[in-house]
Amino acid sequence: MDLIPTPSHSTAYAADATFTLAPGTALEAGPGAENAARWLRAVVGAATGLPFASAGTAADGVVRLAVDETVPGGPEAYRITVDPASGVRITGAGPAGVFWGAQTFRQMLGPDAFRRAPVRDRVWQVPSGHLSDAPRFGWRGFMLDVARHFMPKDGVLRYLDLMAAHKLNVLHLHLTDDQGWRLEIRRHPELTAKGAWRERTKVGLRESTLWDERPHGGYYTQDDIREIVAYAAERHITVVPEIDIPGHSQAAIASYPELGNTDVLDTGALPVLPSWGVNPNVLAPTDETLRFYEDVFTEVLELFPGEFVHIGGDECPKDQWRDSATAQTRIKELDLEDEDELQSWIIRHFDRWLADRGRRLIGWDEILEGGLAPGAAVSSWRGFAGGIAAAKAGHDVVMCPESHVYLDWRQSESPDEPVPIAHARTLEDVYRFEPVPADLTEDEARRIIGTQANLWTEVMDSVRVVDYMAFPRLAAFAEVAWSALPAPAERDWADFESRMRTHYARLDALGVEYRPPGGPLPWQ
Ligand code: TNX
Repeated sequence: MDLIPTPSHSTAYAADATFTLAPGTALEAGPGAENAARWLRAVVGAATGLPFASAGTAADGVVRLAVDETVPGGPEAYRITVDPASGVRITGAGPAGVFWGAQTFRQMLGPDAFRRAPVRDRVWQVPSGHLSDAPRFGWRGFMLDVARHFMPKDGVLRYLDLMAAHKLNVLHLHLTDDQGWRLEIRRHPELTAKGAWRERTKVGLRESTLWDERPHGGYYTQDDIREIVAYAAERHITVVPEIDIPGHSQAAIASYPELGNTDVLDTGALPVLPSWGVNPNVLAPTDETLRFYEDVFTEVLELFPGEFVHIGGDECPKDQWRDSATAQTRIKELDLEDEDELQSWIIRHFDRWLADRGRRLIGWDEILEGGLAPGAAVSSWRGFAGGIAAAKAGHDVVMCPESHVYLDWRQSESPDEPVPIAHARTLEDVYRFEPVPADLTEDEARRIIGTQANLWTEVMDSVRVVDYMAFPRLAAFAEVAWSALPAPAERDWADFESRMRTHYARLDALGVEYRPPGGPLPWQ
């Protein structure tokens, strides 16, 4: 069946005894299974042309979806039983489990089940047997940087479908950065009136590489976000918003110059940044800045119901704070040691602010510097060290080391790679990524709540390029995040590669422009 991610528990399917779906095959959903049934009828119904009547004669068997809390393995666990005569039973420990089971069922039907209309006459059969499955991690994330290059709403909805097909369940949206602010904030409209647009952008990372002479911009209205969040929820995906502070904030400063260090430079002259890298123009550590961002986060909480809110915290050069009388006075007033503690003080402020509202803060591993806010979780991106330190200190960790799961890194050493960033990270490298470092105790290891692949889009200005960089590596990542794979050296790469042959056909049917195994195509 070539399932990806591979089911973490046994399968005993007999290819010679199959259940055949037919126009009279009914679809039944028990309490809690309704949204999986809705998805199955719409998506698998469109691909197969089968009506999946809810009250069939049952002459052609039934696809039954149900929740059964006794299914072991947590709320996302599920079982599938296929009987040649009576049909298919998908049982989830909770609604999410039923939904992931429905995703597996689509894979069992073959690549044609990934199209939006039936393209050939065919018999829709699934092999009989029994399968049980449950995820290794509760946080199986994908980060899209929509700040450097905006991804229109339709593209995000499409990525939610692609994530669901791979059983990924957290979409981390990097909504703000130096180069753009992508979220409508009613109380501060200049953030998008000005901050969502930039002029003449340098696309290449080096002077010698491509210059894109086009201005660039775009943002999501609050209705767009409500739609994205609801579409994600239907697919059991949580959207984690990131508002990056106190660095990576020049788009906000360009919109509201008083947010910057006005006693160090004329922040009124700062544009939305048209180039890349670590940027010295950071937020001023004033009460006005804190109030402004409380306004922002108030609207963020209204829009995003998930537990976690990401506050960035990465790459904040402290030079301006060193030169700023305002920042230095603040350090003295608060009785802090240095600028690192000042950053930590800002993070702690928002940690408390979020906790008071029943939410939790997550930030990049720099938030460890100068003291980590209690209760905060960490996205470990600069390798594993930050995540290990955080786990040992009792903080929850999402492992996303750039060395392994930065999908903006080039896919091979070939000079033809269209996006030649950093070092080659091949499909096999991603497949052999192990999110839990061996030197953690069992208790510490439990703090690794999940793993995430991050896609930064400095040089990715269209869905075509994003597809190329994300796939096929996101499929390997999804298996690492979902399946209980053995240690990296023991992973069966040949088996994964062979299952990928079927999976490429699924991606073709979905219209994903992945990097082909043989290397880039001419357009790329
Ligand atoms: C580092 S990862 C960054 C991003 C860049 C990325 C490029 C992180 C928290 N910060 O701002 O886009 O490297 O690979």
